[in-house]
Amino acid sequence: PAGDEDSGVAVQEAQPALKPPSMYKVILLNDDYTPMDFVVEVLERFFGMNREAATRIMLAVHTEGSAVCGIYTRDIAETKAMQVNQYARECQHPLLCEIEKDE
Ligand code: TYC
Repeated sequence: PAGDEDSGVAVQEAQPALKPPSMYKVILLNDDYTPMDFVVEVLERFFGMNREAATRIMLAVHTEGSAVCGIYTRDIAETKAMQVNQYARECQHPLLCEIEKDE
């Protein structure tokens, strides 16, 4: 705000409000049993990807062991991982999603 330049106290108090939130990677893990089509569907449904992007990430997980599906604030990342794990369990697939702080 105008005038804060004159006061060290006001500038220090403004800092926390300007700090961006910590971001978290949502990481999808490979396994030997979940069908490729199901993984593509999950990426479309929970991460808003089109078929092409979803297929690319699914194949990256399949060949590399894991891949980042998106980076979000903690609440959103936790919710996405929970939704994926819950949906996979409901459909009786071992697919797992985890989150990791983006340093
Ligand atoms: N490896 C699985 C298969 O061969 C496919 C797969 C891809 C599973 C990505 C999980 O996160 C995953 N059917």
